[in-house]
Amino acid sequence: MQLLSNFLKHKKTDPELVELIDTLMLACKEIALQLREGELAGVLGVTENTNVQGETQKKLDVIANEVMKKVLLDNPLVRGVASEEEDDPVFGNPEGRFLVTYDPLDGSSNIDINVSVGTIFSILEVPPGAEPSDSVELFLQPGTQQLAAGYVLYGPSAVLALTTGDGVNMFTLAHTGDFLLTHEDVTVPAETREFAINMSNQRFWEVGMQTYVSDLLAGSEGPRSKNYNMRWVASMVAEVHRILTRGGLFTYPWDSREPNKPGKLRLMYEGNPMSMLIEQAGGLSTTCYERIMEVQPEQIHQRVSVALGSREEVKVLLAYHQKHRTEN
Ligand code: P6P
Repeated sequence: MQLLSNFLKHKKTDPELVELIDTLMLACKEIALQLREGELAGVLGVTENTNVQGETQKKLDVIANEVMKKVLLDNPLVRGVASEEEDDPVFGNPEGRFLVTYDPLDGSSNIDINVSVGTIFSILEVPPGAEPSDSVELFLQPGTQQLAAGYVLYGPSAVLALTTGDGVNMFTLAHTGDFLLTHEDVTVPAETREFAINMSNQRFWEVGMQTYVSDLLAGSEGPRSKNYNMRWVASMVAEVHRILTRGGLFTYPWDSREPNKPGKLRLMYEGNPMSMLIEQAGGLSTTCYERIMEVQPEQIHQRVSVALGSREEVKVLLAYHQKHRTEN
């Protein structure tokens, strides 16, 4: 079994990027330990705080965020970090080369019911010729600029899915504390019979999404001429891991509950890193209309509508949306 850092060195990955990824894994190992302890460590349950997203923070949201922030900013390679749990970016070494955005504990509504959660991260570089001042503008780069992206899924086993722009590989956390290569050159099957969406929002979707999902539910008798299965874990990391492992489609579309927001998920530390992984594994990742990684960010906590996964199925979803957009 190959160690993560040796695998990256064999791939001739930029040594400073290897160092940063190792630093990220230090934080994720600490988070994995806290999760494993759960009730025994008194880390379950909620705090009295609400984050910038308007969500009640779980104790482990705060713990995971503090671990990520401390470990990353302690590395002089890091210029700054932007977190789902922080109102504004936090800056470190002014000479640092890298910017890291992250969701420290995605799916945290699942913590108290002991269902899989994960840490999602995206690595950008300080743009050449950038102003020396610390500014959120440094982070506002489209997903195509990402140097690397990944997640650690804290499930029955802790698994890192990582891309540095040369495919997707997965590493499992061993009892020794090492991440060992367990899946090389992961690819998403082009076709699928499995979709993931929160059906309770159906009455709020656009016509294109309502029609598309209704046709999936019609099965072999309907326009799609095949029967589908449905999943909904309410943890994006778990949904994307399933898709990288066996294909599928995951979508959290715009809905009329908050018509001025494009969607629930966040572009900089959910949409973009997951899109890089899915595209590097041969899938598609869209807003239901365009490639997520080409969206130009305007704000650090900007939302985005997401439809990603098996490329042929995502193309069908795009066609439904194009047709109904044209009709409107
Ligand atoms: P809902 C978790 O809070 C998250 O950001 C994603 O991980 C997940 O896919 C989605 O929200 C779940 O949202 O509305 O089904 O609870």
